[in-house]
Amino acid sequence: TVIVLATRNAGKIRELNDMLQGTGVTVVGLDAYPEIGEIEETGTTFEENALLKARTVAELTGRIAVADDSGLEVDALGGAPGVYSARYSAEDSVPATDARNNEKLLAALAHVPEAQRTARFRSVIAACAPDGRHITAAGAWEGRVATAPQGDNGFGYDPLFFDPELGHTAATITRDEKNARSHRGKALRRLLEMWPDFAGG
Ligand code: ITT
Ligand code: NA
Repeated sequence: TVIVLATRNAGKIRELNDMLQGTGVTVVGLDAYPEIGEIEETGTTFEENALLKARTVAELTGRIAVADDSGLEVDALGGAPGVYSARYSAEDSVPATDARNNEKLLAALAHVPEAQRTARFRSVIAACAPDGRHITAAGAWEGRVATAPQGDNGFGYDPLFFDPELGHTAATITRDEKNARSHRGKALRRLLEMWPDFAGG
């Protein structure tokens, strides 16, 4: 089966491509469809936004599309930035960047002690067929927000996401190690369990 990976986030593309190696699924990126522009994420949940992205790309390409919607939920911030994680530091005419998102998060938690810096990454991955049939799967990764960035690997909030079991941030481990424990890895493995029923028949 050929699927379209419905994301323009390079970090997600690398992780999902790695995990789909050897599954029999052939991945085409959105690069193959330059006519597909930004898809406005109007949903209020990861699931709604993942389905929105997958459905839009499936309709426009006539292929099965797979989309991830994900983000970081910080307890001391009432679950923010959550579904707004990518846009957290955006202002009127200034787009958000990973660096500015991380700075803003550190500033928001400046006076919050370690024990209250609990957080989790969440991912929902949706697969949608051109006829509208779809499946979704979710995964979470528990940790806390570090007080300073650590590591150069990964993307997004990885330098600030401290995994207490590892004793390090997500930006210090290899992509394989991250995929083995991440929200996205868990979601994709759950999705692949449903895959034969979804794409096979
Ligand atoms: P697409 O919609 O094109 O997939 P996006 O970056 O806009 O790309 P999201 O709306 O799902 O994707 O936003 C997810 C944001 O949450 C992402 O930009 C990161 O800042 C953060 N995030 C999600 N998963 C992460 C991970 O594994 N490591 C670090 N940050 C992550
Ligand atoms: Na989103």
